[in-house]
Amino acid sequence: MSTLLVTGAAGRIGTVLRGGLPERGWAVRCLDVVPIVETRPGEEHVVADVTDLAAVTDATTGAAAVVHLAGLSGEAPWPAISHANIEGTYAVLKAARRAGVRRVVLASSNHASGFTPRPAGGQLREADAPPRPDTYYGVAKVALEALGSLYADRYGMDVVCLRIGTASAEPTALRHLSTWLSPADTVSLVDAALTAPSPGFVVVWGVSANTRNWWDLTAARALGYEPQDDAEVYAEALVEAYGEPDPTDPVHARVGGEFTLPGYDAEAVEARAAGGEHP
Ligand code: 15L
Repeated sequence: MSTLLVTGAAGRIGTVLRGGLPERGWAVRCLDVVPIVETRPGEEHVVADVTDLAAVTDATTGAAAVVHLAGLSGEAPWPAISHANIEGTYAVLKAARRAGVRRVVLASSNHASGFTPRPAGGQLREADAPPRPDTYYGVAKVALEALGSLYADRYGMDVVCLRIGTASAEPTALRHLSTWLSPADTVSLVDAALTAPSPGFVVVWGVSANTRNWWDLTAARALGYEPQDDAEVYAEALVEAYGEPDPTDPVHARVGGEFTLPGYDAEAVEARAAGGEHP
């Protein structure tokens, strides 16, 4: 078994990976700022802040690869996002380089390009979705991809950025019919990103084989990703509850969906966090 460091291992995606990656030959070393309550046999555990470079370097030493998930998973005030998500990614890449780890998989997000409109026809390739963040959270994912690109070019590391859609047990909103990444496909995608021969630097969408996908999976499939699940099996119930998606609604017409709406405006989010009103 090869040792894999997973940052943010206590979170939603981390928990899915801890369940599925061991049977694909990975011994998981978990790093998180909170202790993991329900540990699994064979796991190692490190409790540390992902921005603590010394601790992350220690945790990375001896690993064959790193999967970096740690950070805030939605919009938040700038100081919190820039610390956890940007400083954290910097520390993980620097630690990997120092520890001689050559493969890093970074959890990016569709929100790195959230304001990109849906193409009139066909599917959107990553190359046609350059940075266009919808939130500070999205800005941090742009920074994550940029840091990954720098480390790949500068140090010859393999860095795979996964622009994850909606990673959840099952779709619960109409948008998810196009953005869902199932738990089983999450494991397959990350395993492909870890094992693809010499990918260099690459950015790929992370969604299941959804009938209603409009993010193109060609680049992800080129890594060896073979998605098995399709959100369409949930379509009847969701359409009955909410009606057919309106393609002119920004939630369905932009990559980032509701993150592009006024409620996610940074000032509104900061005012809510401070307990005040949006000016
Ligand atoms: C993300 O990046 C978030 O972490 C998650 O909470 C969802 O909002 C997801 O994107 C999505 O776009 O559905």
